[in-house]
Amino acid sequence: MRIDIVTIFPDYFAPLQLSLIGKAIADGRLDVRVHDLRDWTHDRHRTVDDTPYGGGAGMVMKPEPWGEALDALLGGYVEQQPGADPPEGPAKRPVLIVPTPSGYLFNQSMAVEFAAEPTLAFACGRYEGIDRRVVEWAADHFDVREVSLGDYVLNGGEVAVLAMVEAIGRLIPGVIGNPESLVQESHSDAADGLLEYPVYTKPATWRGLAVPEVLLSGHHGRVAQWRGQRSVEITRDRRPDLLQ
Ligand code: 6GU
Repeated sequence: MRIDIVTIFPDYFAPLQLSLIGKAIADGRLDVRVHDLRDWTHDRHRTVDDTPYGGGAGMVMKPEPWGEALDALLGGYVEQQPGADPPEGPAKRPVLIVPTPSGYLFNQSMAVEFAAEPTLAFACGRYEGIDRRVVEWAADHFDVREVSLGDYVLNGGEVAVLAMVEAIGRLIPGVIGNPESLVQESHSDAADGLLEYPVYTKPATWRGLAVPEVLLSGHHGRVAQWRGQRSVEITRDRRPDLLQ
């Protein structure tokens, strides 16, 4: 999968070189390209923001650098397979994910959907956001998805993109060594929409706290039943909305 990220803080994405996502990049399963939005400015100060029409606090990201950045991404997609025949039929528009606290809530099913895409682009806004016309224009060329991580405010889209790239990247075949570990997780379909049960390892007693007896029994049926019960209890307590 190819992932393009446009940001004014490329350094935010250094952690993608670590751990399983870093390994996937090194192995060529993930092709992550981070672009500095300021490369598409033309003034001496490399300006990306301006004051809001209508007044109010804060600054707004100017449309021109974003327009040139998105043009460059679209050009890059066309050139992706040099010498290859052009794809048949109506080409599916590439996905452009725009992180914003006013977006649709990101969840595991979105991660699964995005993980099936050949290319993903992320547009990281800062300040009070990007001039609205950028998203309007982009919608003619991309499948634009405005997405929020939750009901709290970050200073920009970068941290949200790190989270989304990890959630999406780990679903790509071969990125996680043991695909079984994806199956029982919280929020995956196989977990029936419940939160995950608690887990334990050795020693059997630690600081006076014993591992639940049933987990030492070797009785797979009783272990599965106990885990299911704990999942339901934890979900009822922390996320009753998931039980519907
Ligand atoms: Cl995607 N962006 C920003 N700036 N803040 C957020 C968010 C995204 N999701 C939750 N808060």
